[in-house]
Amino acid sequence: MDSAEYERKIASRFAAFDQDGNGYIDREDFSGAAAALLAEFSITARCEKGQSLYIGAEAFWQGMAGIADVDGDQRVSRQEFVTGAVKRLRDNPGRFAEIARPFLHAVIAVADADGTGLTPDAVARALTVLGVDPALAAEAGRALDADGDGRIAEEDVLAAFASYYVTPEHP
Ligand SMILES: [Ca+2]
Ligand SMILES: [Ca+2]
Ligand SMILES: [Ca+2]
Repeated sequence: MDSAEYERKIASRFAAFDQDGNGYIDREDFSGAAAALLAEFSITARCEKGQSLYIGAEAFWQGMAGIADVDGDQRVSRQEFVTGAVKRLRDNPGRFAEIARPFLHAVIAVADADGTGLTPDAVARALTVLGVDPALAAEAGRALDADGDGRIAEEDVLAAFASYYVTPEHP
């Protein structure tokens, strides 16, 4: 991977977390993502699934802040993301998956409305709500259903999430 491609990947990952686009990753990005997901799947914040999603979003933010908010101002700047988060994620992608696990588990519960299993279409809807281009989101949903049975396992979601954030060494 050349330097320009590396920079582009970091930028796109930062943008994915900075949901409101204010130039920082902070708690509001995570709670905002939770709210948008609940709205998309018509689930109230007060029910069990809604509560789990907010709890997972807060845990994800706390985990992110723990590894990247070096100056402790409760927001992760682009520089903190590059020097803190990206390096730690690369060194230990498994840990990042663990930080994200409660959130992803709750997202799956929200997206799997009738409890029959996560579908590629539901994954595409969730990713689109989170700002992913709809065509790319649909592609990601299909790719996650590797065996083509129309259902996606939680472990597959976690594995894909972790590998997306594994960033090769800067050349
Ligand atoms: Ca933000
Ligand atoms: Ca900070
Ligand atoms: Ca499948």
